[in-house]
Amino acid sequence: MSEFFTDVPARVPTAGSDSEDGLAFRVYDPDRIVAGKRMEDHLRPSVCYWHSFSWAGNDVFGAGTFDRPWIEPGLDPLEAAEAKQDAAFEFFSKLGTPFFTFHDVDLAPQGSSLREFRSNLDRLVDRAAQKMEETGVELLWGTANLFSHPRYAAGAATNPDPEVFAHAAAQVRNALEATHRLGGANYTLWGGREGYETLLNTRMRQEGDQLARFLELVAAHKRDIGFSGPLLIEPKPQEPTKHQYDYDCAAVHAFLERYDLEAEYKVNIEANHATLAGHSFQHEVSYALDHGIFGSIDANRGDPQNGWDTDQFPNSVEELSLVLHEILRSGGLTTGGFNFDAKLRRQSLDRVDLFHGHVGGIDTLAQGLLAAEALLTDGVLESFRDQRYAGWDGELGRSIMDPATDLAAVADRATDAGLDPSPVSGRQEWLENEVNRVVWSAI
Ligand code: XLS
Ligand code: NI
Ligand code: NI
Repeated sequence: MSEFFTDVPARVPTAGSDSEDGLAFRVYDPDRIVAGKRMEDHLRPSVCYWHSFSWAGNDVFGAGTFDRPWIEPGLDPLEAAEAKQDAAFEFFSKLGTPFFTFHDVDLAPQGSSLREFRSNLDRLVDRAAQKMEETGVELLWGTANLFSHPRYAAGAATNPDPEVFAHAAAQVRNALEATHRLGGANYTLWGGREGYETLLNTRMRQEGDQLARFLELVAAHKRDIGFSGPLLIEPKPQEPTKHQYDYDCAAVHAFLERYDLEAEYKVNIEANHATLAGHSFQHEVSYALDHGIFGSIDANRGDPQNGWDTDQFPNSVEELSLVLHEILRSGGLTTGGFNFDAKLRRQSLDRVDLFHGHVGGIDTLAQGLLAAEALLTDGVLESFRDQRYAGWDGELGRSIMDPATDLAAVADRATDAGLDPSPVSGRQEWLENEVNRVVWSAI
């Protein structure tokens, strides 16, 4: 096996905040204890296979720009997949991240039939198991790519053609079994092209029933094979289809409840999918935590000027502080992690750029974690919220929430007491200053 990332030492070091070494962590230190837990156990960082090792840097206007020898055209597909795996595991182990994620097609060539794909996958999964053993790297989640092949142009589970549904089912069965075999902590389903381009040719209700049936079959198979990790749906509002059914956390949650699937699925929240849906990242995470469907995170951000999924490495401590504050407040990650579903810019040609992206992203997360811990300890947000809602713990609040109280009783009470409540300041600017006080002091 030849070494691919020759410019990078065997392990990216932890060097401290004033280090000028561009290839070292300045804030992230896996063993540092924060809020009672190792930093690595809080963040559970994960590298994705697809953008980092399966993508050549091509865009709709031009060819690949990156130096990725295993995806050169004309290679033997199985040998190329093995070389890719060697490079990926060299990268994971030099970076020192505990997890990775993959799609079935990232790991193994599809060949010319489902049977051949399964046998290629089995072979590469066995090889991955061995590499995981050697390096100690674990699997955060696996998934199936149900969106790249032309057969999925009109969706997978929501395709008008049941043969496409069946093909997708075969892929998910194999990817779920592969994830189980590799001890994956979760299994993810991003809704690929489950959506529509135009209602002129679409039966929305029918497609919803098909999607629910698919999710039901996957959940049953998960139980049959004894996979214990959660199934995660990754919401996204649009792209690739004009309208995606798994629009945001609230839409996914309502869908799961409508089809009685809420016990089976949680969400994998991607920062930029949240912003594309017109929310903040914090909003989506809070929604999921509050409703018991929080699973995991794809940490890549968007660009405020662009309305598409630019998949950039995170670089805003402030944004991540608020998100991590929500996560810490509710007890922290369990099976989830922070997955870098992030890609380099097309001009970041060099092998080392892949390290710079991940090192910076992980340091930003680590700094966000320190700020989140400071926010939690300071307690300013929590105590302001407590005081703002205090009336609901009082007699009036409790009586309104009592199912025995009806509308007339509440109305009579307001009328008889001559209620005329005065508005109270929400103190937003003061709170923003308080957040800055705490976040800046943690830097
Ligand atoms: C696409 C999604 C995708 C999923 C995995 O926008 O983020 O990369 O995370 O299929
Ligand atoms: Ni995305
Ligand atoms: Ni994603």
